[in-house]
Amino acid sequence: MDAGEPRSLLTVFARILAGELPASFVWQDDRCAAFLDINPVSRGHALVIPKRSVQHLSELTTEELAHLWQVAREIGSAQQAGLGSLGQHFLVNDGRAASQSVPHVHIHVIPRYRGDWVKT
Ligand code: IU
Repeated sequence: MDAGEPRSLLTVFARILAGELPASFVWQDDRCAAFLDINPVSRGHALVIPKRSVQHLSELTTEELAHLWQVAREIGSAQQAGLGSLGQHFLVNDGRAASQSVPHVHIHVIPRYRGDWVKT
C-alpha cells in the first residue's frame, strides 16, 4: 500500500493487510501474506498476495513475482502435509476481463482431495 493512499481507494485486501478487516492468516513475511479465502472452493483454499498494492502480475518486479510463487508453492506443500490434499490448483485471475473481482494481485491455492475434481 502506498503511504498516504486515500482510505476510500484501498482494496479490501489492503484493508485486510492493514488489520482493518478480519482474515485467517496462514503466512506473513515482509513482502507477502496469505490467508484463507472467505468463500473457499475446497477446505484450506488460500490466497497469496503481495503487500504492495498492485492489480496486475505485470506490475510486480521479477523478484516480487518469484517470491509470491515460492510462497504459493510452500502453501500448497503445507496443505498436502497438514490437510491431506493430494494436489492443488494455482489460479490467478489477472484483470477484470479475466474475472478478477478484487483489484489486488492474488494467487488462489486451492487444495484438491481424493475424488473431488478428477478420479484419483
Ligand atoms: P478473484 O480471483 O478476484 O475472483 O478472487 C477474489 C477472492 O477473494 C474470492 O475467492 C473471494 O472469496 C475472496 N475474498 C476474500 O477472501 N475475502 C474478502 O473479504 C473478499 C473476497 I471481498
